[in-house]
Amino acid sequence: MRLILTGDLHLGRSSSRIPDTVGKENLRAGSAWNRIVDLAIKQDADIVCLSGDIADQTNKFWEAIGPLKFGIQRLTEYGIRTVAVAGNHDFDVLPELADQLPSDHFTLLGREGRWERTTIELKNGEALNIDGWSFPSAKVSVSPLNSYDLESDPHVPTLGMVHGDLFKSNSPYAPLQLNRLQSSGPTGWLLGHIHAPELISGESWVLYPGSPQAFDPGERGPHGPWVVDLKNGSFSLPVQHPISTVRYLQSSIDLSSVNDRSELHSTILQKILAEEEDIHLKADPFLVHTSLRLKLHGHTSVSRFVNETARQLVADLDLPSITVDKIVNLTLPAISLEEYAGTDSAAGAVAKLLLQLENNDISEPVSELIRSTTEKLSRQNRSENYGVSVAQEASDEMTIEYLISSGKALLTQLVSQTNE
Ligand SMILES: [Mn+2]
Repeated sequence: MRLILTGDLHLGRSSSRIPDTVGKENLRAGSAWNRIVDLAIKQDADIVCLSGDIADQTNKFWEAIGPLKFGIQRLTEYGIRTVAVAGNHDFDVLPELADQLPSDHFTLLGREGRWERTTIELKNGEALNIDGWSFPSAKVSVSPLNSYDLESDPHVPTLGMVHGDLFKSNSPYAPLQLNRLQSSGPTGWLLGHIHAPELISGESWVLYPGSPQAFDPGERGPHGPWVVDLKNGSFSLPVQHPISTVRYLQSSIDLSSVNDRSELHSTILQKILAEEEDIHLKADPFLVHTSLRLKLHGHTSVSRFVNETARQLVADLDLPSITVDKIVNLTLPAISLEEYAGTDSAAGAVAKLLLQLENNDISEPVSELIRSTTEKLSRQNRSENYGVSVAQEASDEMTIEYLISSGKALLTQLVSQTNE
């Protein structure tokens, strides 16, 4: 028995921060869904499993429903069943879709937040239980595992399907606990919600398949559905098949050994060209565009020229299949932070702050600074994303990165003023 595992399609969404020269159709989640259907047919799959957030949100319902229905019908023609659970984005849309389709073509498990099992048996006798739970509302702050009471089956292997958050214990989006997943009946768990793919393997595996089309620079690396086989009652390890037309990358450059502006320019350019070549060598068949985010770091005498050089380079760069989305300047002048931190000056205060942030040795006032900055960044994100139902909340990690880069920019300026 062969299964295709995917989720977080967000039909209605498109990849962001990609230049207009790349055709819009290429960037749509709906196109990715068509490629998933093609893959399932080509791989001779028996079941396509969708782990929630298939539709982006209610107001995208009509945009999502057409391609989704059409894809499910194509799968049905090849004898492939689709089994899904609903996520926080499509808790209301998915049941509506399920009502419009025959249940042996499209099965929605776990309506109203009640665990439900379906058993699939192939002509060759191979059988599989799928236990699933769907979001009953947009937010659920208790673990769905609290109510998981389906009996474990000693004869038939079980796949668990649930949309939820494995990484934040107080998440309002169905918090999940890894040890509880791994010690319950299913020998494989297909999760949804987190867009970065992650396979956690142990005696049983737990998989975040990730969004099959990468949507923003936070969703780095290859994206696509996973294929898993069930043979003689046990699962193989799922294998990812990249189908995203876009790849977001992050790369860092140490500029410590750079001594002048032309060397600075060529070092950054070489890195971009090397990344482009690397991507081409990997020969991902569906890849159309790569978006690169560069982090520059190191102590260098040209640190005060980095922003200007980077800005010019990004503006002038004209490569067909790669763009630089952003350059994050984390360089510092060729000074010792420890020495500066010992001085009673503005630069000294910034150096002290940077040392605390970088060494994760955080005092009470700095921890208060992180808290209030996180709040401000979240507020800013919300106002920038007012059209989107769930704005991205800033995390402490993002805040610390923001404070470090702002602190370094300030220190670079203070040091260059003192030296002039
Ligand atoms: Mn979600």
